[in-house]
Amino acid sequence: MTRDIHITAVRITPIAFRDGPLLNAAGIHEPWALRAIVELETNDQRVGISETYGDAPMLAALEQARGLVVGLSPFDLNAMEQRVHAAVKPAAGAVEFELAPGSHTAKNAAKVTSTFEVAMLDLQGQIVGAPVVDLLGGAVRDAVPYSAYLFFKYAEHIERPYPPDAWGEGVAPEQIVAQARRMIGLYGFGSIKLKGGVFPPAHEIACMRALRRAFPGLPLRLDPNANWSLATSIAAAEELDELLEYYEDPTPGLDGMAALAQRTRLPLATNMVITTLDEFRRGAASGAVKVLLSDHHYWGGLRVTQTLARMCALWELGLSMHSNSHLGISLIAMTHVAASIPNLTYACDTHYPWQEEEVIEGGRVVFENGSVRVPRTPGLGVTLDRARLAELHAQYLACGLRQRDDLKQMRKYDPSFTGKAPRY
Ligand code: GKR
Ligand code: MG
Repeated sequence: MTRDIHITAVRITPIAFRDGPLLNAAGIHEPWALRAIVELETNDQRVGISETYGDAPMLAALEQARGLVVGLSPFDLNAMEQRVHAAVKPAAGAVEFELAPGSHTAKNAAKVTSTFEVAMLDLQGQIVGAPVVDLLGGAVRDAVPYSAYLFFKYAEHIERPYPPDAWGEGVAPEQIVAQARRMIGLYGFGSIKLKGGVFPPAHEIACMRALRRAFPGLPLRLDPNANWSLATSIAAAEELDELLEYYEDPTPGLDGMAALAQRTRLPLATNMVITTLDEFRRGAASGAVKVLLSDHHYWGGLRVTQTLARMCALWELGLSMHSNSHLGISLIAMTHVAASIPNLTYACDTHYPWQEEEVIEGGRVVFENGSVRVPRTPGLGVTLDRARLAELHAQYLACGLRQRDDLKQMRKYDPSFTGKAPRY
């Protein structure tokens, strides 16, 4: 009977939401983050939802693929994947944002597959009356732990497009500690990650030391996003040795990470040098990294993330989760898949505390003791707030941004900023 249900329409709505002046190796976040909300409608009037990247190349890939799912049953995940991989190709000449693997158009097919898969699983769950996590084999944990993801930041965007956020400036070590206190106070996180690669390494190490003093019991991570040379990364490793749970992407390239691994006992983690199954094949064998940050949005979906987890178990790699600026539909999809993975060895990253706006009914997702409870209601367990969707779409139309460009944004603050990498 469920085989009579099929997808009749695909709605793709680009949205923009406020994003803070967060600093990173490439520059600084623009005032608006772009996402796309995808809805799959069925002949029995159900709607399955998904959230993904909203940059222009991704919207073009989604547009190209929209017809591929029409007529399919929400249970035909394999057919959907085959069709998408046959039709969706990398965009020729696209400008990619090196820091965020989700912007690589070589991953277009995986990104589109993931988007449709989440919405189809949402439909499947609604049809059979089961939460997505049950369709993935069931929950091995009731709630998924996330970490406090700290950023160096300015108090306000240079263009002042809206009133400043409540976080204030985050540059000096004491400001970073205050940011961590506020984030942990609000959400209860039990581990801390600092996005580095922004200021000279000595300053970032001083911040890590300040965090260690302020939070003696909490695991700490530092992620310079490949903005440190190999020599700098080796020197910094000696100072970070006692401080870190893992050392994330300090230096560029698999060879660089492998050379660093020979010189430090810190576990190296990555969401930059292993971002596809092919890179996994080469990367795992190199021994360069001990921890992988998965991300269903660009690895190809929730089921591929489970496969990746099994591969990590086989290769004795730890598993964590990467994030970019996102809203609640992504957070809930991350939570369902993370709840289904026995060897999730570290709390996941999330940018969610930096986001003030939402597109789901009921408003923001709640954290309890740093974790998100896995929904037990059918499907993803969240639904779209149509009024908010319309407002965030209007913001997309008005903001004028169509592709993330942290370097261009940084040049508004410092016209001499080159974005040269590695910078230190
Ligand atoms: O949001 O600025 C940011 C991050 O730097 C992001 O672009 C990275 O992809 O969070 C990511 C990471 O862990 O590398
Ligand atoms: Mg990272």
